[in-house]
Amino acid sequence: MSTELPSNKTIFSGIQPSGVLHIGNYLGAIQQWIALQDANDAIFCIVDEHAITVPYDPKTLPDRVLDVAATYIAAGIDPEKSIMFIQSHVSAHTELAWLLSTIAPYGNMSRMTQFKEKSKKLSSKDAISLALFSYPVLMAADILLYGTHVVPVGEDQKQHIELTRLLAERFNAQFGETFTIPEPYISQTSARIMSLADATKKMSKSDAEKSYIALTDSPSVIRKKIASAVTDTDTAFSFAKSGPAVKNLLAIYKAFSGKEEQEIEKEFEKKTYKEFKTALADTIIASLEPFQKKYNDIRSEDTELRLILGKGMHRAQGIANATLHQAKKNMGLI
Ligand code: ATP
Ligand code: LTN
Repeated sequence: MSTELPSNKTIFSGIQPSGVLHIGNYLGAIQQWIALQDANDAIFCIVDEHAITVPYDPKTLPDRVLDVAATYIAAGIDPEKSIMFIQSHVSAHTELAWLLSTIAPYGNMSRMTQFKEKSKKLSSKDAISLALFSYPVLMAADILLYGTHVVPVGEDQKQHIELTRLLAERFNAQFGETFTIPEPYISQTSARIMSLADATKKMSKSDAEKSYIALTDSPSVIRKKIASAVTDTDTAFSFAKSGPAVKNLLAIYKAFSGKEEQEIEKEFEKKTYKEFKTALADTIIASLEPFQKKYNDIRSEDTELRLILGKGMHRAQGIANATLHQAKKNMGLI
């Protein structure tokens, strides 16, 4: 895993439009994207075909997709520089996924922890789709179509990128040099923001609302959610020694305040949880304010957003179709 900021590379990442984006998505993924986009060629996708691998509402999906697109821009993605598009608009993704699935080892696929976790959440065995199982192969196709060098994601996606590397290596060995081998790029500090309700689980947009802070939550909602966030029995503010719940809140405070760990520990040394939580909520609210203003402006008028996504689609298709063509040729498909 790379630790220094990459430059002159092709960057690719994506987020599922499966609910409202939260501070975990921002700190774990989007914040890294913004830091990378200037010195690299960046491509950011809204992975709607991944979002339909679990039960979802087709009536609200279009809005969810536009919400994610608006989030990208409001958070600082520059659509003039970076490519921003919707996965289902570039059919090469599903086509390459099929080709890659022919060399995807069943054993590796069966060990994917996200599949196991998402399957557990579904009501019955019948609700577990083949698409949920093959989800990581579609993700590999997303990445490999663009000659991607670096994939900025949260810690939970590391295993999927390992699989992507394995598929690319296998393909190249079997059919000749075709794909670039990508590397994950994982934030050192906010790779895994935990749930406010249960610090043993990652913050997730498909869990109960009180477990996450949405990027669009109002100040009063943020205050309420932070006030009810679980803490540990002993009041101590230590990045090393506090329990998992407080460590998580401290990590969020650090990420949004930009302060050093020692400074934070000192700031709250003799304070109560209540005082700490008030400061934490204030910091999150102030940090999200400019984002929220921009988001509301962009989201209230779709035309511009749709134009950006249309332009992104054409740029993405150009790159993806060329790679797909080469992969098919190398596989002996005429
Ligand atoms: P879902 O609950 O629907 O699976 P999610 O909240 O996990 O969604 P994704 O769309 O799967 O979000 O992830 C988008 C990006 O955000 C990925 O790079 C992922 O690694 C990152 N991410 C998601 N949750 C967290 C978290 N709690 N902490 C840090 N990064 C996260
Ligand atoms: N699987 C990822 C979303 C995702 C992605 C990608 C991330 C789909 N395709 C390509 C990076 C690159 C997730 O669940 N967060």
